[in-house]
Amino acid sequence: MIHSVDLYSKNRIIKVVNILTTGEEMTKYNKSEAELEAIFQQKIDSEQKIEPKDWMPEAYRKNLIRQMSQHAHSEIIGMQPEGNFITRAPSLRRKTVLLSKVQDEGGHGLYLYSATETLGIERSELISALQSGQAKYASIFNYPAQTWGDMGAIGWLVDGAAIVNQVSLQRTSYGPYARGMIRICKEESFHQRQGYVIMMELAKGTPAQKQMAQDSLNRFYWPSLMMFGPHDSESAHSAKSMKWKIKRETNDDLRQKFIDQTAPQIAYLGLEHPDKDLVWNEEKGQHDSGEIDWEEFYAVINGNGHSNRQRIQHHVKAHEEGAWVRDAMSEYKQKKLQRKINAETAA
Ligand code: BYC
Repeated sequence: MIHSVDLYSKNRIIKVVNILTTGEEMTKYNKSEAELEAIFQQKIDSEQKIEPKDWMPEAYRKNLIRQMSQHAHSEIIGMQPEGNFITRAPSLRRKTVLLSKVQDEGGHGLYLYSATETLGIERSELISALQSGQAKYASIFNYPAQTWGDMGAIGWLVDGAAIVNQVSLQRTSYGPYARGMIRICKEESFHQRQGYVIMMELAKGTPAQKQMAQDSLNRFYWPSLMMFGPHDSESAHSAKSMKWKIKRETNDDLRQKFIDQTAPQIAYLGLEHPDKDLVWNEEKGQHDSGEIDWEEFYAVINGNGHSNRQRIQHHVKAHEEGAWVRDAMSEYKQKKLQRKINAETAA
């Protein structure tokens, strides 16, 4: 009976509804799987959004769950390096700005987990996959934040790289993901701006402050380029994701945009560019740049970066310490439902 379902079994009902819809469509239109797939692709090609109850190929659903949940994990794990600096911010104003930025990241994670749940998976399964190392999160968060300058570099470069990617994801084919991205991008723009302001203050400050800004830029520049993923030729998911319009631009194209937008920002700060091979290519109308250290990238995404273990341990600890909140919420929900059932029975 619907009255007695909790949040998780409610998701199971959504799953059942999806299956029924599929069955209904097949019977209603007398369509084979291949025909339904052709209709689905046609919808995508004509820029219509796919919504949770629409028919979708299983591989599309799985690929979306993979990307969206990893995106959610990145937002949540990404709270750690900056969260660590809230108590060390140099002024009350900086503390409040950083605090609200970190809270925003938590909010982004929650929108994305909710959007992923519309695909018929439980949040607890997603969290288990993160904690067991089965699901990835953005490589950048396995680098330690060491100085206040890193708060500038993270806001400017990490949120900056995320925006370049997420602006294109506002047009992703799955409705709940696309709508989530619109709000997230607005908030990320403020994040990027606050990071750049920190860098401007340091770069125009004392020689020691300028050196701090340079050091943060040097450490975060290359890992920010890695956020866009492997070269297109090495990217396992790109071809399918581009066909299904889950991704609207390729890893290399987005990375190039970020390189081009960042070069004048570095020059404005009066800092040295960390890529000594960077040159403007007049013919292409873009920069040519040096090669990323791919060995480092693969080591980090496979669990061997500087902070991988620490990030997951911290997540597990926070999750366990928060168990009482989840228990209290489900008890309260149960109580409310029981009250409703009693009132209905009495009426
Ligand atoms: N780090 O076939 P590929 C933020 C994995 S957070 C780790 O190209 P895809 C913020 C990839 O998952 C915003 N893993 O994959 C928060 C795949 O492994 P699996 C984060 C990476 O999915 C707090 C394998 O390598 N943004 O803004 O087509 C504070 C092969 O790659 C990475 C998003 O998550 C990486 N950098 O393309 C501050 C954006 N790159 O799954 C800021 C959403 C690749 O087969 N995600 N891998 O085990 C995407 O746009 C895409 O998933 C990617 C990768 C471009 C990242």
